[in-house]
Amino acid sequence: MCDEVFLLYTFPEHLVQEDPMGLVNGREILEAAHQGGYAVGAFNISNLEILQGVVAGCVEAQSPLIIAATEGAIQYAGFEYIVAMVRVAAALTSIPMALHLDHGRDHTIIDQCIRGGFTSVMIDASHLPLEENIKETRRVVAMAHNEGVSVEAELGRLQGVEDLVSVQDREATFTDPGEAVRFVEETGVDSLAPAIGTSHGAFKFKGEAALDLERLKNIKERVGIPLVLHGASTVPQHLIQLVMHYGGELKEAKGVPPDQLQKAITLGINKINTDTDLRLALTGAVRRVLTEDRRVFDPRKILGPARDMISEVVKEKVRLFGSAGKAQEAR
Ligand code: TD3
Ligand code: ZN
Repeated sequence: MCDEVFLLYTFPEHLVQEDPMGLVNGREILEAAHQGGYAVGAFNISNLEILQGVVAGCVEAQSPLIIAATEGAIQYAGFEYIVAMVRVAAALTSIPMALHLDHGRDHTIIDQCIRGGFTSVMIDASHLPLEENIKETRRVVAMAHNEGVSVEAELGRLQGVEDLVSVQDREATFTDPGEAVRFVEETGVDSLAPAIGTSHGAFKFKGEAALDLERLKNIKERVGIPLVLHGASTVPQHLIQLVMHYGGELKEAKGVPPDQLQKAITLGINKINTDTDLRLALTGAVRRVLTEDRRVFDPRKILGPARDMISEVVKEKVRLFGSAGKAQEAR
């Protein structure tokens, strides 16, 4: 016999909305954010519970939403599962929602996403020399636009904390505003991810956590299109404490300070990528149940609280990003 709490997950009834809209093009969501001076969260998902947590948080906050899946997440969950799950989420809600390929590098996967239900793709050729990055990006833009799919590209390089040898070496990887203008003109991308000092993961800064906001301002003024911030997790202390309290090891973890994110939004960031903070929320919640109830072995009791924790984290984030309450006007 199962207990009734997790017997059947129906999308919480108070969140089911009339007039659902299905998936929308990424450009529509980002243009509204660009015009409105706010940022939309792009939240990475790789399983059902993470998706449900993210969607519930955004519906409660009435925020537009970009669901992001990396090539790794697609390989993990399966392409068809990702597309089907996200389509169901969009069909049950009336917030504008896009499905976006994050850090696309593999041509086969990019093609599959463009033709198979994604409404936005990122081509990440930022590791290549400028000319080749332009060439690669142009090719993807032509294909994607033909199918009504929007395109994000990256220029400059995101660094890990271990890679920063000196300030000069670090800044050499940042996006050059002149190159950004040329890149946007020659590729026709819908949005651009510049490198301004963030990096992926939970260990972003060794010393002071500072973004190159001057550079960001300069780039935005010159390119005039929606900009994207990668590596934007704030690594909240309460999540680090939760994970460590229940036996995790995350000393030295440091994210982007929330006030820096807010400044970056006023200077033109319109999409904020978050993966690490969701991973931390899930890990903290799972560690807590497993520690507090040593007899638990029902996956629903283990992952249910993680889903709830993710939805709380997402709600708090979209308020910080300024996208809470924008769901209807972004339609
Ligand atoms: O593109 N992404 C998500 C995937 C990177 C692997 O975690 C980000 O820019 C998110 O960065 P963060 O700060 O959440 O690690
Ligand atoms: Zn990224």
